[in-house]
Parts: sequence; structure tokens; C-alpha cells
Amino acid sequence: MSNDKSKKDEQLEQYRVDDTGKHTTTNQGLKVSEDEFSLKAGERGPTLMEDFHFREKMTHFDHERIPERIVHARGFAAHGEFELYKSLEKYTKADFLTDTSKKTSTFVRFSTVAGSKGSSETVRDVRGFSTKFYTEEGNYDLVGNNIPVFFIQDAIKFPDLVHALKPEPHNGMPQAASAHDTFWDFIANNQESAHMVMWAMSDRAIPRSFRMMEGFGVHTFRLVNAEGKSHFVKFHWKPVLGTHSLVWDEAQKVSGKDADFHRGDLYNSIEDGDYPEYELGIQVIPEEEEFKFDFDVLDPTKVWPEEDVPVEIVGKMTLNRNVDNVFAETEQVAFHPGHVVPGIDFTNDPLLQGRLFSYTDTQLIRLGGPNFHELPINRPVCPFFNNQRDGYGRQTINPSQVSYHKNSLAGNTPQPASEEEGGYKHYQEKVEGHKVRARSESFKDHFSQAALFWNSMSDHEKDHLIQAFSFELGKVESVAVREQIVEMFSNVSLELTQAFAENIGVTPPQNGGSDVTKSSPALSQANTKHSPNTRKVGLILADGYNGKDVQENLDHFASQGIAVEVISDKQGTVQGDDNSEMPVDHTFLTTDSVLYDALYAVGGKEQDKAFKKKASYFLNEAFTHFKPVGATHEGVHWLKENELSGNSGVVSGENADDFAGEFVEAVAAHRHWDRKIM
Ligand code: HDD
Repeated sequence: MSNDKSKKDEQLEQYRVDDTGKHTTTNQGLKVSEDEFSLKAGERGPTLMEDFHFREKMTHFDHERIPERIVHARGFAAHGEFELYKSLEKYTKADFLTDTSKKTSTFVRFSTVAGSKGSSETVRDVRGFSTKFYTEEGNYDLVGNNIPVFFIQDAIKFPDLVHALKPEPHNGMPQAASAHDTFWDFIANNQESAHMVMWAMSDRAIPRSFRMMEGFGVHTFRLVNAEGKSHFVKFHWKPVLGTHSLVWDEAQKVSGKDADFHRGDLYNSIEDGDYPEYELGIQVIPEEEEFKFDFDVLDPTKVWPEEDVPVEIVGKMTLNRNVDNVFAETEQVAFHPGHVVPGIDFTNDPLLQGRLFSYTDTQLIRLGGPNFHELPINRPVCPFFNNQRDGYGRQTINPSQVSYHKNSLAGNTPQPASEEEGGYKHYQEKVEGHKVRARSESFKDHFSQAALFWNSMSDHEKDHLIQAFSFELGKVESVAVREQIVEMFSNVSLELTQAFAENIGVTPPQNGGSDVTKSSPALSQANTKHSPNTRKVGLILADGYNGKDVQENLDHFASQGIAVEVISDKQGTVQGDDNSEMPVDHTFLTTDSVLYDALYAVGGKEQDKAFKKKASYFLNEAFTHFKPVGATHEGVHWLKENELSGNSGVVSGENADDFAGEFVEAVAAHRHWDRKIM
């Protein structure tokens, strides 16, 4: 945790209670003398009604659970701070986006969408990326996802989408998965989803880490400057470590080996001081250029290709503190795209418009009433005053006689502020039209950007998409639904659709395809940043290892930010040939190849056949998942025996110097896709 307390941290401090070393009391402050036996009529008799301690303890326990979020139920959060690189006063008057001397406290919650609170984290799904900025002008929430577009164009369809995605109501299956009939039936019959489905079937939906995924505000918002001029804007978070993903087979296995894989990764990196960082980027389109594009800027199923509208990097957020209590903070935090500050405003995107209703509404049931803004995690760091009163769990004590506007008894206060005094003024967009339930013609091209996405993928990403469609539709029982999807995606790419149609037993389409030939390199993860920093390497070690060489290699890894865990066949320590000693972090039993970014096999002088077998299993699995595999000493023989040597990303060497540098490069590359598997 950084040393100087942030403004939000200072505020939270007043609510922290440390009960270590204290006597147990009831909630009324009464010290209790016994907390193991209920009050009974005789040692073997019934419990007495007058046992207030038992009643209070039990009642509180019975009411501990609150409804989980209807979507994004499984989440994990951290505190951070945002620094602005340059003033955006050209576009906005928002204080936190114009004053570069300020650090703004933030709170970020990452989530999966479909699964329940206890579901696994490495499922194929969109990830939520919600940021609360505690600015001095009030809370600003950027409630985004790691995918820049959405399934639907109008919020009225959101309940239908979510009903189709969630476990099917007649049997409650499957958990945290879109690979089932109702989801794909919805897609086939709501074809505006085509572009988003391409993203959801791509590697973006199985991120390696919350620290290695992009975030997007999705909608087009407005920035409004001090002169009242408005620009359209899209918000981006760009992870400093680059955007990286798991492979599907690995992701499924991680689900079983470590259902907390993503939260563990985030929590541990913050505890270790490897603070996750994301740069804030904006794409800006002047109002006058609203109709210059071949898509409607209000359509949430469209990206603004970064090559056409460049992303300007304007600041950086660093997550530097884990929460103290998951329920109090992560569970009770209430985000809302409608929490804005002066200088940021909405557009008429019909999906955004509907969201502006839904988020407060859902907190009312989830957090039990209208006072959730008083919960410590939700409080702004600036004071707040109004005439709202009462309600469940009200904490604020308002001594004033007056709770209405206008009044004379309190000098007509609290009173609205003028724009100069910081009062929020809605952008005065001129709107006119007939009341209609309809969608603009300009929203009706569903396939061009889906094709753009396909065209932009590298070969291995295309292959992953084909595999993902084949997997998901392979789980769909209705042949009619499979056929409809094949028909639908033949509008996007014949190459894609013919390949997965074949795999799912549907006649591949002969006609169709898209006229779009354009591609956008920014969409491909092949063009992301690479770094060995914070990568986790499993070191397979046995007694009698070469102490000197191994230590030299480990020193080099550490200098590049690589973290190493020692894996052996027993807990305790392994002894080197020079009397050095290393603690064993995990055995072959307590960990798995899928939990590492790379493996480094060294072995030792004294490993038996069973050890070799287990080590080989780990190495083969890492190899199959395209991971870097390194070996020195005994480990080199294992690579040869398993026919792994000589492949891309497989690094071996007796000479410690050459090996370490090459292996670090292989780790930084993340995966080695040009490897021939099977
Ligand atoms: Fe939503 C939660 C992101 C469309 C209604 N949404 C929620 C969360 C994220 C998003 C990240 C989790 C917040 C948290 O961590 O507490 N939602 C999005 C994005 C969307 C989107 C990026 C499209 C661009 N959402 C959307 C629509 C509706 C909702 C169209 C309804 C009209 N979303 C909700 C909700 C949730 C929610 C039901 C559930 C829990 C919560 O709000 O606090 O109100």
C-alpha cells in the first residue's frame, strides 16, 4: 500500500474497527461472559428464550446474506488512484480531468457477468471493469466492460438477453456459461448481437488476468468544456502490461484447480507491491462530425476504429490497496453510469438511456433501501446536502427543522448552485421527434464491424474463434438453433462459418460472406505490449540441484520482475549440490501446470521415476498451452525424452548465462503460437 493515505482512505479510516484483543460484547455494548454455551434450563435442558446473546447472534447470522447482483455477481475489487497526464480543459470542465496536480482516489470492481457469486472466474464471459472516481465534485462512475461493444442496442432488451444467458430456468443449468440453447437462440433471433458475439468468442473473453485486460466505457458519452462546447467521447483503459489471454483448454482446467484464479492474481500482485496500472485513453469526435462515419456514433454495437479515431492517452490509474473487508466494500459498492460530474454528460444511445434507470433501481433491492449512498464505500469524499430524509438504515442526523425547498426558515437552504458555483448543468441538446417505439435505420448494419473484427485477427486468433464457436454450438442441443447461427454468421465470414459449421454437423454455407475488407490492427491482441514483468514461473526442482547456476538464473529472473515458485514432490526444502537450500512452495499435488505462465525444469541429482513422470506431465501440459518451457541440467533430458526440444518457446541450455536471457524473452512473448500441437 502506498504510504500517504488517499482522501478516500482517510474517510474510510473512521469506520474501521479492529477487535483484536478486545472483549466480546453484544451489539448493545454489554460484555458477554460466555460464547460457547447457550443459556439452558439445566445442563441437559432446553435453551431459554431469555438468552438475548444467543438470539442476537443467531438473528444477525440468519440475515447476513443480501441478494447477489442480477448480473456481475462474482466480482473482486481494489482501491487505487488516478493521475492526469495533461489537462483536458479543451474538452471538459471536469475538475479531475483538468487539474494535473490532483490525485483522485478510485475504487475498481472487476467481475464476470453470467455466473453466480460463487462461480468460477476463468469462464468464457465478458468481464466487468467498473471504476468509481471519488472526485471533489462528487463521484464519477465509469461502469464498463473489457469488450468495447454490447449485445443489444436498446436497454428494453436487457432482461431478455440476461434471461437467455443465465442458467436455463427449467433445470438451473449451465452455471456461468453461454454454451447452451437459450443463449444461442437469443443470438440467432437478435442479430444486432453479431459483433459482440465475435468478441465474446475471441480470446478477450478468457483473460489471463484482470491486470492484463482493456476496459471500455462502451457508450459514446459527452465531454463538455467551460464554454459549453460538447465533444463525443469514448473511454478506454489500456493495461500497462498489455492485453493477454488464457487458452480455452487451460481456462477450463484452471476453473477446477483454482476457482479464485483472477482474484488471487489481483490480490497477490497488490500485496507484493506489483501494482496493476491502466492508462486512461479517450477517443474524441467533434459534434460537427457526428454523421461523418459509416456507423452511427450512438450505436453501442460499434467501435470507433482506433486507426480512424486515435486513442489519446491522458492519465493513469494505479491499483495500490486491497480492500479490508470484501462484504463492506466489494459487495456493497454501488456503481451507476448516471453518477457524473460537471463536464461529463450523456448521449441518446438507447442502451445508455435505459441503464440510467436500472442501476439505482437494482441497489434498492440489493442494498435494502434508499440510503446506500451513506455506506462508507459509496460516500463521496466531498460533503453532500439535500432535503432527502429517512428510510431504512438512515445514518445521517439532520438537526435542521427544515427538509423542504423552498423555505424561509433556513434562508432557503440547502439551495441549488449556479453553474459558476459548480452546479451540474445538463448539456442543452436540441431534441425533437415523434413519440415512437422504433429504431433508427442507421442502427441496422449488424455485420460490417463483426467482419472488421474477423479481418483484424491473426491466424491463431482466427483459429481460437473457430474453436470457440465449435465448442459453444457443440453444446447446443437444438439443431435448428445451430443452423440459424450458421446462417447468421455466414453474413460475417464464410471462412469462419464454414469451419465451425463442419465441426457442429451443419451443412457449411456456400454463399454469403462480407464485402468488408478493412481491418483494424488495434483489435488484435497479437499487437499488444509484451513484458516479463510479474509473470509467474514454476521451477521444478529436486534434491542435488546445481545451486550456483540456479541461483544465477533466479537472480536474472528477479531483475526482470518474474516471480518464481518452487515445485517439488514434497513440502519443506530442497537441497542444492553446494549446500544451498530452497523452500518448496508447492508439490505436484497442490499445484498444476495451468497455474503458471511458464515452467523452468531443473530437477536434481536425486529424483526417482515418479518425480520424472510428474515433471513430464507438467511440461507437456505447459507445452500444449503454448507456454514458454525452459530447462537446464536434468530438465534438458526431460525435454528430449518428451520430444519438446527444438520447438518455438522451448529454451534449454547448460550455460546459465545464455539460458536466462533467452528464457526471459520467451516468457515476455506470453505464448508461442507457431508451435505445432498434435
Ligand atoms: Fe450493466 C451491473 C456493465 C448494460 C443493468 N453492469 C453492471 C456491472 C458492470 C456493468 C461492469 C457491475 C457493476 C459492479 O461491479 O457492481 N452493463 C455494463 C455495460 C453495459 C451494461 C458495459 C453496456 C454497455 N446493464 C446494462 C443494461 C442494463 C444493465 C442495458 C439494464 C438496462 N448492470 C445492470 C444492473 C447491474 C449491472 C442490473 C447489476 C448489479 C448492479 O447493476 O449494480 O443494474
